[in-house]
Amino acid sequence: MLDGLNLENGHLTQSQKDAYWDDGYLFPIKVADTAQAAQWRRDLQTIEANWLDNGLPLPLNTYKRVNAQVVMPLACEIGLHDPILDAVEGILGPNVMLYSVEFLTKEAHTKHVVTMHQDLAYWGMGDMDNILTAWLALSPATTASGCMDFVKGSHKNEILKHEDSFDELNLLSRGQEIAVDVAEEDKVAVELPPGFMSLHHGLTIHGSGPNVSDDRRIGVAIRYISSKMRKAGGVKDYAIPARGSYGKDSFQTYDQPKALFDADSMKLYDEIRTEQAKVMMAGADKSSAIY
Ligand SMILES: O=C(O)CCC(=O)C(=O)O
Repeated sequence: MLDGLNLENGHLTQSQKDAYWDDGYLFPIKVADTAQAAQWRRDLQTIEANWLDNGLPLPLNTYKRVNAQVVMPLACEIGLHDPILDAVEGILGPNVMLYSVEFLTKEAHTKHVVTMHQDLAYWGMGDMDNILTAWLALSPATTASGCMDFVKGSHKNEILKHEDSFDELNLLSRGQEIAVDVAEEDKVAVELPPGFMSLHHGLTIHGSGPNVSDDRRIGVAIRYISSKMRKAGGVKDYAIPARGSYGKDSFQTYDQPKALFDADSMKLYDEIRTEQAKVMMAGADKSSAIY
């Protein structure tokens, strides 16, 4: 059984931090036991079963894919899980905010992919190092199920030119893809058992292939910022305090949802999505299925 990296009391060692900054990613990190990961998977699947056709204003997939932490207590439970935050602090420092949680599912034997991209291409962030993604597996993430691939050291690039396809089979908001081809041998497969996560830098080039396995591939992409992070041009954005302190000019804070899809959180959801869409979809010539 895979143990993952050897942490020091749940915290990254100096050489693990150095590896993150050198490579632009770090994995596999165990943050939950099998029972906990299975429970989170069941909780998500219960939400899917109960809410798929339950009259939500937007498709259920939008709430799962974009800012789930605003309306789903489960997303906050995962995003504020201490073992994840202990590792994240090793990269972002002690003052951490939860920026977003996305449930990224690929059904068994489906063709959905994530084209090779850099996360920060369209996010309008004021700096590139004070944000990262923790990607947690809730089912086996393998080459067959469509795990992510990272390109080592690619975070040392600036934001590269991306092209948007708006392809229905692409899980990304604009179907965006970097305009250069990535050779197969430059891809590092990020295989993770349930309960393990990877960390990646916002400029790391990454993507994932189709799920040709018999199980669903269920991942949770959790984006964290340090409270030092500002949006470019002073644009407003939102985050939930997770660790340490934040300032008056940090992202605007809000509370975790009191209940699944409750009225207050649904109102806030629309406000945040509308504000963020102005930046995420700037310059796009089509609308997105999720923004
Ligand atoms: O879930 C995937 O396959 C890709 C996720 C991704 O692009 C991300 O977390 O930034």
